[in-house]
Amino acid sequence: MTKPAVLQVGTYPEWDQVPLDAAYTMHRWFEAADKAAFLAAVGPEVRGIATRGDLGASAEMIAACPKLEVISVYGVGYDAVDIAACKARGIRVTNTPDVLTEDVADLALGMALMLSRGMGAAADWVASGDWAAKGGFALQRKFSGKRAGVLGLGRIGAAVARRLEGFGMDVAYSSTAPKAVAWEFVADPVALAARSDFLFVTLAATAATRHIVNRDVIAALGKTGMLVNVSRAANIDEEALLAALESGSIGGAALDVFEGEPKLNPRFLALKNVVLQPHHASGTFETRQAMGKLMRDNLAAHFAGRPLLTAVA
Ligand code: 8YV
Repeated sequence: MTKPAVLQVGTYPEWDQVPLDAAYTMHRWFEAADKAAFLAAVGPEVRGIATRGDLGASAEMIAACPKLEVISVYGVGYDAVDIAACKARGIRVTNTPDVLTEDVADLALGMALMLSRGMGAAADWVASGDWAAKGGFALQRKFSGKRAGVLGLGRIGAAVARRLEGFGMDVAYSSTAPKAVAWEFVADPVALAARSDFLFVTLAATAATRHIVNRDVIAALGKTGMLVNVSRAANIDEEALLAALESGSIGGAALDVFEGEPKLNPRFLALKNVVLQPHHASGTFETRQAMGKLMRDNLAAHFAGRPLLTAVA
């Protein structure tokens, strides 16, 4: 029996690549020198696309595959997949929620602590010999017991809020509607920022949330306020954030995602009041193995005619 043809948009670890190659004819788009020509050659036979949260599947890629039935995303964010193009053709789309929730929330808290306590610069203080030469490290900002705002109370936002409770934080959240939780609901992101010392951005990236963290939200967070983003760069007006960080009108930012990543705006690299991470919130062995299995299980379910495990379209 002919193995289904699957377009592979980006790299996967070996533990996923081996079973994918065994089950499907994998066409590695990311390796093609001339990607348009590659799509024209293999697109007509492609029945599935295996992609990642950071890579997605464009309308052009989808259009080049007239037999496309399913797109399986390795990641919870599917904003880089042209969902409208999929819905117009009845193409199924799956992602990998839940298996990565705890890791992403863990990194959000770790970044917030690292930013608040200056742990990056403190590590440099030790490594450079400054501690011995210049004495104690400068005082930083307390984390526990402060006010935290969670922008987006989905799986990841709720996991962040639960962790913040453990740090004795006064937690409030903003979401499309109030939820049956004990935390305070604040509809307006500006008002949420104004009552927060730390603002965690954990909402899915959509056209409606683009630049939801705008100049007004950043100004409301204020000179000692700190921003933490583990969602998507598109949720933040990066120009407004950079201006605030450079002028000191915000206390700092801890970011795991960037416009144009991995080539982030070089202005970030000149800043001291930031924690910069390489989009690795789900990047642990345990979680990436679970993500890969779920991505593959969705493909296998589709081609076996079984219900999809985690469909989003
Ligand atoms: C991706 C992410 O999986 O889950 C997401 O949406 O952003 C990441 O965890 C990443 O693209 C993995 O390569």
